[in-house]
Amino acid sequence: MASKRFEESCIFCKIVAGQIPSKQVYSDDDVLAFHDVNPAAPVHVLIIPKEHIPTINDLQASDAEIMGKLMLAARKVASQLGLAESGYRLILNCGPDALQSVFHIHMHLVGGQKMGWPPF
Ligand code: IU
Repeated sequence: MASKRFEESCIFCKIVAGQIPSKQVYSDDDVLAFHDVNPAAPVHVLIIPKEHIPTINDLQASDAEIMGKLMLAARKVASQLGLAESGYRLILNCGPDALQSVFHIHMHLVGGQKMGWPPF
């Protein structure tokens, strides 16, 4: 079996490897979720694949399962943190216009407050 994609210079790969600490809220074989260090909402969790995939633009057909797993992890985290009823938002930033700053795919789960729409 091929080894998991890992990028030595990637801060989120280092978090997955335990080289940098994080406040974990969920972990399984493929997915890690941890509190954002600079929360933009009362609850702000990042849900990431344990494999290094830089952006949504880099996804291959074979990544469909891991992207589905991110969504299922989001559901678990939202339930665990008491947001299932009140609601929450899932955000995936891709590229400069979306202000993506960490190039390892991450889904923001934000909640704990009433939000506005549109988000820009
Ligand atoms: P963005 O979608 O790439 O803009 O979001 C990156 C997020 O990663 C942002 O909310 C940061 O606060 C967060 N983050 C983090 O939680 N821990 C880190 O070590 C770094 C960034 I670097």
